[in-house]
Amino acid sequence: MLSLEGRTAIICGLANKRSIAWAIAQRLSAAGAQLAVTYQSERLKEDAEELIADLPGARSFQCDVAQDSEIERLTASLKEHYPRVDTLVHSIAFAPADDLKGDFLNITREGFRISQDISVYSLIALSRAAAPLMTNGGSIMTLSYYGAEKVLPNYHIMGVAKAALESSVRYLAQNLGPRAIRVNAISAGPIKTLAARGVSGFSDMLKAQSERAPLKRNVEPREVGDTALFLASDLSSGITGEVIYVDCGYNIMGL
Ligand code: 0WD
Repeated sequence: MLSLEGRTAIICGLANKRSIAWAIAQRLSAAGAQLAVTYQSERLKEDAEELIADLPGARSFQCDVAQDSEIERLTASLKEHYPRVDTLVHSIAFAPADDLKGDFLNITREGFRISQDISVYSLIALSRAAAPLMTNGGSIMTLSYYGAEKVLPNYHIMGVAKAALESSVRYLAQNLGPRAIRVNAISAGPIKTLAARGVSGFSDMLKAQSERAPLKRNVEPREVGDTALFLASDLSSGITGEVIYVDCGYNIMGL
């Protein structure tokens, strides 16, 4: 069993118990990491804080990544509570519901801007906040999806955002590598969460992927947590700028 004793991890994007962020938080906490977990808003506060209270020594912080002032407030709180940070997990994405259905041709300027801002720029902004605290090197990771590189019905605006996210991972990896900070993406197979419910036809995606994936099933949130633990640990010390698929092998299939 990998140990993260003595390490601190910031996990951003907890909405509820189905969130991928929650599976990752549980895994890193069980490995001994001290956690700072963020949720977006007052609306999510009660549920998020109830969950976080279950993790020994974990603290919760509110941070809407659409606001620079909230990222600054989070940065100040992190500096106050933690002398050093070792891991940052970015598990945040958003696109307006109307831009996640219909014709790709009709996506709106505002929807495009918002999806890039919340799902991509936030990784850069949070990395900038966390990097100065990663004085002993570090591991930053984000969550991506196969729609970044292949066309999936209705995922469209988010596919473009995930492509930009994966590209940002590579640029951040190059930028932060000299400081021994690694940056990677986990490309997870479909998992039924709040965000996933916003994608029309999501159940069909789940079904199709479980039928075609070499492992003949959908991925479990726990398995994404396991890969996050690997990326947070020194076992992945030679890996940066990569997209690691945790999708039961679906992405290798041609037909
Ligand atoms: O099938 C899936 N569920 C997959 C998800 C497959 C592959 C990747 N992912 C990605 C998502 O695109 C996202 O980047 O994993 C990440 C986490 O998503 P999730 O766990 O599937 O969904 P959810 O539990 O809803 O967490 C995403 C959260 C938001 O939830 P809602 O649904 O309330 O928008 O991102 C957070 C929010 O909590 N979020 C924000 N956090 C801070 N500031 C903001 C914001 N402005 N907007 C959304």
